[in-house]
Amino acid sequence: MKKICLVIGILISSALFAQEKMPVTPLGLIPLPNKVVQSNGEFKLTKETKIVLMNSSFELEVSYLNSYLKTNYDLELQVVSVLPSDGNYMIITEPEVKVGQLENYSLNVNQNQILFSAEGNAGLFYSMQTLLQLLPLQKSAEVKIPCVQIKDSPRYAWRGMHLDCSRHFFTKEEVKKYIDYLAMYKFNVFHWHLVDDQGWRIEIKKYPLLTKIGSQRKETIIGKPAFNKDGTPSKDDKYDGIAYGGFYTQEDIKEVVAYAKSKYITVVPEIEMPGHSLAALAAYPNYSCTGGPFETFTKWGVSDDVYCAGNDSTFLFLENILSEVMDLFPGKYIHIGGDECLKDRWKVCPKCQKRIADEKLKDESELQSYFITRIEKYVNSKGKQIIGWDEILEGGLAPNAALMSWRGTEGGIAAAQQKHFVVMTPGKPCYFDHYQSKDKTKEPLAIGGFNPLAAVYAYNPTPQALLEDESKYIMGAQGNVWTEYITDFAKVQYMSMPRMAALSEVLWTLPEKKNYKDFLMRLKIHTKTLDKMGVNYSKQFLK
Ligand code: TNX
Repeated sequence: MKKICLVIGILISSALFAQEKMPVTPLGLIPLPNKVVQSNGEFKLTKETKIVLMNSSFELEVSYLNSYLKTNYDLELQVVSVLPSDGNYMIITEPEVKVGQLENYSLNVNQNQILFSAEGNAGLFYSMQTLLQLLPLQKSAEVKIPCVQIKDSPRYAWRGMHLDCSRHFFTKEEVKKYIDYLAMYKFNVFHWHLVDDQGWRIEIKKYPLLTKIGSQRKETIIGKPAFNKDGTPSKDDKYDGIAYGGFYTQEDIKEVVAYAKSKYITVVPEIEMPGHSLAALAAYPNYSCTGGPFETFTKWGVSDDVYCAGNDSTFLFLENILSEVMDLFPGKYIHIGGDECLKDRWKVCPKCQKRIADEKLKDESELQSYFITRIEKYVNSKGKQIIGWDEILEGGLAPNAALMSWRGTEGGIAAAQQKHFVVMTPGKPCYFDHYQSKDKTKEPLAIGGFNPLAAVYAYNPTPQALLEDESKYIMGAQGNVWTEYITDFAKVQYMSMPRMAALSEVLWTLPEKKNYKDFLMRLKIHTKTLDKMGVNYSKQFLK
């Protein structure tokens, strides 16, 4: 008898084991949710499937899902407010216990229902992004979704991607496409680099010449600038002789900001100062140290001419610009640049030197700090915060500034230790204008450096050097796409994809859940979606 029981026991448990081990469809989810339990079976989405919505504050997300299903599967689901007595359905619910985590969500797919649960609209939006990654690529009358239970929340609060629209201009439609990619990977910040030496790209009503003159350059250097042995620019540089320009009207900006908002993405505009400002000075040379005249930069690199820090009218000019900018961008942060400001002009400018003396500043580094702090006061007076590149540490950090650490991680560490908020974006591995292969001859021209997908994936934005209570100042990280050598949107796609996907997982998924091999397996599935979307992603990782 004992023996029979034992045999039956073994048979039952091996049957159960076999069931558990039944292969489930591998999922191409990116970023990997923090808890995923797959089971067998699938939910069949048909035109009879209903969406049950009991809370009207989620209407927007439901219509987003419905319009996606309509476009891709020609399905328009009926939205009801009570549970249907028959047929399958999707239901939008809220968690019983609210903890104020508005980006968290859970998504449970079983054979009869799909249950979305989120406290906030952003969380619900993310649950839908996850669902979209579970949908089949082919259109059919019955859309099968694999059964799975997901419980998810992001690791970091700042999940950013940047795009330089100054060196090369991208249309608002292209910018919106870029925002779509961000939304797909659950990024929540779009850092819009709108101003640099080579082009001013945002309409400012009070200063029309900024776009009339500053958005145009008469030509562009071909390839990389060359230098003589003594570091002076070479005369051998070649130019294309083709006028280049473009800008966003305030209406365009509003449209892009609203579009991003509908996808829970905050747009952080960057208005560079005191350096990287030659395009603005070409339009308004009075705000420089020498008075000009200037031309919008036609080559890459940094211009010697910067805003004059000794001239009070420079500050009024910038405050008037920022006032219009702050009206257009509802987010908390305004990026004021602050990077790579050459000090040569300030050193010989009587007004700048007088300012140094009057304000009892030690040197030009402290003058830069004075500049940023004065701008900060204005921005703070309008209820907003500034964020700047790590050079704003030099000469002393403005009291409330947040910092973007790009020249390695030291700046970020120092700022966090001083209790300032930080976004980590060190060149390696966060600069997506660097090469994706060691063999540069097989790659399109890039700025330099080697920054492969694996390095991006392996990144941990919280530096080990920080103590626990300092680490909380690390808001997250960001990928930067500088476009000196990125002349069109297809190349933006090539440089940012799939590195953006890898970074999304760095920012969303807990380190102990991450695994590069598993990521590559999911990425291979996911590339079919990119193919369908027509994204020109780099295939280096397949080699
Ligand atoms: C440095 S990152 C810059 C940019 C360039 C970039 C090229 C930063 C704050 N400044 O102006 O486009 O390198 O990689």
